[in-house]
Amino acid sequence: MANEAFYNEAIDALANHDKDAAQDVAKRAIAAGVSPQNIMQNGFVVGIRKVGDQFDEGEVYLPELMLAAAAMEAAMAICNAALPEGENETRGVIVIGTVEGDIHDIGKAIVCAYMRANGFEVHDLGRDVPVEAFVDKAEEVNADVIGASALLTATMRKQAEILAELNDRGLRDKYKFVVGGAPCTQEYADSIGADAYAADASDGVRKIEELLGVK
Ligand code: B12
Repeated sequence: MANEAFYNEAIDALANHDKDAAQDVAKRAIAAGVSPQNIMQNGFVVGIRKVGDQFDEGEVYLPELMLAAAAMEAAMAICNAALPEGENETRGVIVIGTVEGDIHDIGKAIVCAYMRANGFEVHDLGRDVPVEAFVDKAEEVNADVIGASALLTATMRKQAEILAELNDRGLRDKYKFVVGGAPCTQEYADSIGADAYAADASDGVRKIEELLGVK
């Protein structure tokens, strides 16, 4: 079966909000030699965005969006488990979370999996994470990078608040601060003074490698 056929099945599984079908195609694609990154990026990510667009247009409602998200999460767990192990020696320590007031964590989970697969030590704080918790955790684990995800325009300001918290504690120069999430842009990242913006998980790995000088 060609990769395209698996991608289309993955897109359809999410369009139909069908968790069993999503898990099934994830397993079959990986068994057939499709990389977990490819089935995720070209299949499930496309599918969840499509459902998001339908939600926008009023063609589907929140319950369907939630079912599609649950199907996506189940498929993602299978893909993440199939990612190659990172190197034993860590290339950097990253603290990451979804900002307070925001419960979107599918994209963040993908970023965590990519970072781990690329040899980074990742401390995932989860979602709806208070500003101080990002900085507290970074101090506790002696992090190199703090990453903050925001999917709502209403919660993006929390990313700026994390920077303000770092400044208040005199810690701004100690950490690289990276932002991501659908409403974020490079322009926005520059405007709040973040060190980098990443459009997706592989861009995130590349930007963090650049920031830390680990190629
Ligand atoms: C799935 C989804 C949900 C699921 C979330 C499930 C979960 N566990 O995450 C559920 C159903 C729970 C949900 C709820 C809500 N949602 Co919603 N949701 C989405 C949807 C369809 C997809 C998001 C997603 O998972 N995308 C797929 C991932 C892979 O992409 P991503 O998140 O962008 O992440 C990638 C990059 O951005 C980047 N990245 C992300 N974070 C980071 C962080 C770092 C550090 C780095 C380096 C990179 C990075 O890498 C990721 C991987 O490639 C979007 C639509 C959209 N187009 O984004 C709406 C969307 C984000 N939701 C929206 C809304 C309004 C809501 C609700 C308020 C709905 C409601 N009326 O209750 C609630 C919010 C509740 C809350 N307080 O958070 C709006 C936001 C509008 C806005 N601009 O503010 C959107 C845009 C839909 C819409 N058009 O209306 N939602």
